[in-house]
Amino acid sequence: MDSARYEAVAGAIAAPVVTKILIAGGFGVGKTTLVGAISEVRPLRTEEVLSEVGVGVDDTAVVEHKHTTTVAMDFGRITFPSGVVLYLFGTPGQERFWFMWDELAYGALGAVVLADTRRLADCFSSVDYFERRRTPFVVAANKFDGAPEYDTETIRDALDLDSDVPVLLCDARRRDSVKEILIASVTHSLTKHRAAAAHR
Ligand SMILES: Nc1nc2c(ncn2[C@@H]2O[C@H](COP(=O)(O)OP(=O)(O)O)[C@@H](O)[C@H]2O)c(=O)[nH]1
Ligand SMILES: [Mg+2]
Repeated sequence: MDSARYEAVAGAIAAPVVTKILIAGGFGVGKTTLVGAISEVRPLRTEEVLSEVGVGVDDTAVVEHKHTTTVAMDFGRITFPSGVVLYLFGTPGQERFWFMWDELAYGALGAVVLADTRRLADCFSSVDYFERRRTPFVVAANKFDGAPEYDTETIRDALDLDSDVPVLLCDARRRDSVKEILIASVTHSLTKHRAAAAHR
């Protein structure tokens, strides 16, 4: 891309934009909690009480106090003072809803993969998915009570992440913590998209 076109694109990105960030990760990792903690509109939720039908299908044994599950997805919105509006889409955790992922991922600026350090392997499939699609993502380890406190480099090694993937710690219940994660995600995604545009 010649420099004049690059400037035009970079200028367009710097102007107020509406964009989409996906919130992914395994069952019970805190996706619904994260969207609820930050959304300025009452988050659209599609929670249902875990039913007999989900028994043996949804992995409830490891997720204490969890009586509802997101059937389709979470949706929320946040406006930053810069004018950037983020739409947040929580991806359905259960594998039987994966057919929806491609629809949700279409046009997303980037993604946040939430991880629970007690069950790190649960986010492998999300990491794989975004790596394959080349969707820029950050990994955020959600702090659960009693969960081992790994440092971010240990988490990076365990998930075999590239050195440029930001790994952060968060508390999905706290608005300021979620805001930090979203800013990291937008910043990282713009850097990746700009680098890709400059190479075209
Ligand atoms: N201690 C603790 N509990 C959390 C945190 N985030 C979520 N939870 C709880 O974990 C459970 C699962 O969270 P939920 O948002 O429904 O997970 P989802 O399946 O990914 O949407 C709920 O009972 C939350 O209240 C966190 O950061 N710390
Ligand atoms: Mg949920």
